[in-house]
Amino acid sequence: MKNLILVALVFLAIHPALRLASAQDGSLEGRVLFQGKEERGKSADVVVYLEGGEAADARPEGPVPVLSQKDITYVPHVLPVQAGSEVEIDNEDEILHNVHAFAELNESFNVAQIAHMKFRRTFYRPEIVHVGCDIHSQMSAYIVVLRTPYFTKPGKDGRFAIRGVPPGRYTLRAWHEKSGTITVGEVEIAAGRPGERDVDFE
Ligand SMILES: [Cu+2]
Repeated sequence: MKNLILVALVFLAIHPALRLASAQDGSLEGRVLFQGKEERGKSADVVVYLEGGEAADARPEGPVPVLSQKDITYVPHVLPVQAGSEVEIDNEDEILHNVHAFAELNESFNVAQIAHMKFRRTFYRPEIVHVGCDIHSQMSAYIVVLRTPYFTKPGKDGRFAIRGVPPGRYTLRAWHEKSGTITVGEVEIAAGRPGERDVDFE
């Protein structure tokens, strides 16, 4: 029996993907700034994420992320997902859209989508995939495919919190469509108390 427990413990230790979120998990909080200033609204289209640590071993879980088309607009404009995730693309409008995804490392696609149609695609590799509509040129979205499950989008006030992060050392990065990807620096995530670090697109 003792041996069995030991085997189970070793198994869990070497399979971080199987570990459950626990009170021991840490978090990182901060503000997104542009040249040192808050920019309401703009920061809501930023993706903040942690790479390294146990991130590479974690697998996508939870509900399927959705990119919707509503009132001739993509909702959300920026959709972060972990590599390996399936993404559902919905048309909530009463009109035809044509979803055109421009990928380099993932499969590009070009799908005519009638009213209320849904379809799914899987994004296996980290990259920024731009999505547009061939019928409505003003429609624009980004699927931000990340290696890590530890990501978030800030609120309109620019504040963000990445929760459920296993303690360890990570690289904090962020992306915005105008600035591209920036590396903020190394952060140490500890169990229990939240870490703090601001993200500044200088
Ligand atoms: Cu359209």
